[in-house]
Amino acid sequence: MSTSPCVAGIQVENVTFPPNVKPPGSTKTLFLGGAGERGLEIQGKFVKFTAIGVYLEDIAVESLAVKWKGKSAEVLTESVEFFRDIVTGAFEKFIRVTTILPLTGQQYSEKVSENCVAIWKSLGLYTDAEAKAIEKFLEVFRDENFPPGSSILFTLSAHGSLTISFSKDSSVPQVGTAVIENKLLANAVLESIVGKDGVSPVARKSMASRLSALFDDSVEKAAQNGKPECQ
Ligand code: HCC
Repeated sequence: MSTSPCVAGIQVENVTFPPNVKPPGSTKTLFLGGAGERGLEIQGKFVKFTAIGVYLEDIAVESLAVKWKGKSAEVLTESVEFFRDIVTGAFEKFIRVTTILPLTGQQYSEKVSENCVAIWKSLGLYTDAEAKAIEKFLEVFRDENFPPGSSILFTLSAHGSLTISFSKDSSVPQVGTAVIENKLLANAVLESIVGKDGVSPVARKSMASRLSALFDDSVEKAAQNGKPECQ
């Protein structure tokens, strides 16, 4: 039986990511895998643009533990293969990107698209279907605007559809704005954040250390015959 992992929320600047979320277009409650900022070096100063939280379906822990339990946070942080397993794993994922500085829909979506295309080209995966998915992705963001504190939400279903939603604050609506049925796009959006050369090394490190601890817990719990996890 799968029980929900007990995790803490994370604060990134003045943005709070709660321990659990029910994503738009989903019936499940996911747990916070990790979170961190996405910053850019501008004239020698590190400027934080967005705060990003990545949530995972409960079964991700036992699914990933098979191969990765016993590995330290440091080993997992540096492992391209570990993050590929997260990205391609057959479990639901949810990403909340909350703006720290204002961004237009066009600025944001062009940056993400550029990164997704670079990932596909590096994996030798870019086809017509992906080009069409990117067109649709850009279209969904065209008239959007993200003042500080607003959120861009991505629900990645276990079979690979991408539900996009928006909110004016850190709240999460129940239904999505648009759905794009392209598994490689869903994967690439997550990979562009926490994968090799992803935009948030902080979120990547946070996920590695929290998951490493959860894999340890799962071993311990089996030995203790299943103590309740979150009281
Ligand atoms: C990506 C790429 C970028 C972001 C992401 C995933 C992101 C973008 C910030 O979440 C940003 C900052 C300054 C700009 C445009 C975008 O958070 O001018 O793959």
